[in-house]
Amino acid sequence: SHFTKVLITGAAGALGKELRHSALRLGGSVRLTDRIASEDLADHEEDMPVDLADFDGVMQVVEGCDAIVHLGGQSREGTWEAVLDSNIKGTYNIYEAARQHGVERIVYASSVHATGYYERNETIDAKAPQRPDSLYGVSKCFGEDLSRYCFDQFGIESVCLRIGSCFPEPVDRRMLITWLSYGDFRQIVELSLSAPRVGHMISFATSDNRERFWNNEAASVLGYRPQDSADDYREKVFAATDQGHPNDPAVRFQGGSFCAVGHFEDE
Ligand code: NAI
Ligand code: 15L
Repeated sequence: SHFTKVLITGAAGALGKELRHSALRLGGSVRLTDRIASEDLADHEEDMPVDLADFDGVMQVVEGCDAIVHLGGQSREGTWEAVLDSNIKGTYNIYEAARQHGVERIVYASSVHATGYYERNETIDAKAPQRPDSLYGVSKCFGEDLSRYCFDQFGIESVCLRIGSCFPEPVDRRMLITWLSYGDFRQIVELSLSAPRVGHMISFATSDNRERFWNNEAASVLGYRPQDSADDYREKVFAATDQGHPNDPAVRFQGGSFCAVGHFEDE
């Protein structure tokens, strides 16, 4: 990409670690941040741990970066406090620091859980109204809306990637639809930074799986061509798992088990 210093938040997490392999294709150098320190730093990497809820700390971490890949935060349903601090305040802090420091573009890790309450037999596109399935999903909708506001008002570009299930391999039947391989994840993030102009974009992000919930024009605009497919794991997953009951919310809705749980009671 044409960016010179790219900040990766959530760098010590599962996807952050994977994205570090792309560092040299993202920008000249990368700055890592997480509340946990990252290990085995390469010459082109620096690490500045911070809690995303700490605005002054986030301001320091963002200074000097011209693009951000924002992966950090609560990555599944959690308590309201965790979602509020890490995702709502954390994502606000990233965008506000980006505005004050003149960051040009942000790739935001949104989620399928922003639209998890669409039924599995529906096919939607990225313009369908949000339909979150959890407080976690609500926080991803907040990030998508905040990023749109920051583009319309301040011109900060964002690609919101509604990541499906990004794991080493699909392990249940829903993931035969939602799976995103690590390689395809790296490709779509790299393209989100190297595209000359993205404006404000929302794109689903999955591999080349035969079954799909989504029409996904935005990904083709980026030039994304997934190299992997959950179909290679179909027989293995079918042999290891049950179909489930069609009226079970985990089977009925795109968000899967998040739709069967409900949010956590206060502790
Ligand atoms: P992860 O839980 O492995 O990594 C998240 C990282 O964020 C962790 O290293 C954690 O320490 C850090 N973090 C959490 N709260 C923080 C805070 N307040 N301050 C600083 N750091 C904080 O999650 P994963 O799988 O790597 O996901 C990365 C992003 O992608 C998350 O935003 C997640 O919501 C999103 N995503 C992931 C999917 C997946 O299948 N892996 C699917 C859809 C979205
Ligand atoms: C997500 O948003 C989570 O980050 C991940 O852990 C999975 O639960 C994924 O969605 C999924 O729905 O498979």
